Amino acid sequence: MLTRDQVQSYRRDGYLVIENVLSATELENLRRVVEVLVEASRSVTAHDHVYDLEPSHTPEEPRVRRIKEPHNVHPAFREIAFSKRIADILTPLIGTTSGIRFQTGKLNMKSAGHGAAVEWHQDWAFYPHTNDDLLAIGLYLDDCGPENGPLMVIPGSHTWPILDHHVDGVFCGAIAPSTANIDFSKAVALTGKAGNMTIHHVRMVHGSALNTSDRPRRLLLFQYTAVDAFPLLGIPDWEKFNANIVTGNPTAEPRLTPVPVRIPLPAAIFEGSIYENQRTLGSRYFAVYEEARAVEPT
Ligand SMILES: O=C(O)CCC(=O)C(=O)O
Repeated sequence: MLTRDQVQSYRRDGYLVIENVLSATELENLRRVVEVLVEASRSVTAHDHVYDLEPSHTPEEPRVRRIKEPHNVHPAFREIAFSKRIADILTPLIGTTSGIRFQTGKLNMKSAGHGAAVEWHQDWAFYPHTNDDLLAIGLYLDDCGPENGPLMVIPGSHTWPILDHHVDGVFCGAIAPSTANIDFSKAVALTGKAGNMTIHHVRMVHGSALNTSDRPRRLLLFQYTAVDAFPLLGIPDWEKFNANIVTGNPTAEPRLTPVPVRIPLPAAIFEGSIYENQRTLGSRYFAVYEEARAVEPT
């Protein structure tokens, strides 16, 4: 459970880091599962419903950028995503009105010396809801120092308006650093030990740099909403929507609050993952590896 200070700190700054959420045994088990998945990616040659690949991925040197929806790929991920331990931590942050709904998840992997950057963005730009009681947790599967491409956040930015995530009128899932008037020197790098958990508010401006180290950085991200926060882009499957409730009961009464919104349409030119969406961003904040530059749009 969180202390009152932690809850206040989250409300003020928009993020938290909680140490030792995963045990050594859980970490070992999850890493083993990930290694099997990466091994299986040797025969994968293009992005699919499970794998998002680095541009330099080959059968000889598999480089997976993301495992999509890991909770649907292996029960070990699902168990953690729907655990009471996580729900208890998140309840004071978003669960007091109606309970907590699991939204989705991803495992972002930055392979040693090749892991891609994620440009600054607000998750809210991708999935606005009727209220902003939404957050993402990040579970580090590896120790993460400054050179591993840790998650970086701009404290307090969860209270800002929603910034422009479009290029030439088309959604690109990133904020152009040259036009955003953001003081990036205020960014905080959420470094820490494997097993630590980050929490960031859905409107928080965040991103991460290249992994320039010789060690991987694997970050298991799960997104949650208040049960009464409904996606403005619609609910394709009511049964599935309600099957994701972790605590609380289904409701047909969304809670509406006066939140700033931009709709992520027209859809990004490159779809499939945030890395793909962000390819059309002209001016970047974070460096790009040469091998990725080779496939950048001109
Ligand atoms: O993996 C990271 O460092 C950041 C990922 C992120 O913000 C995202 O996938 O939305």
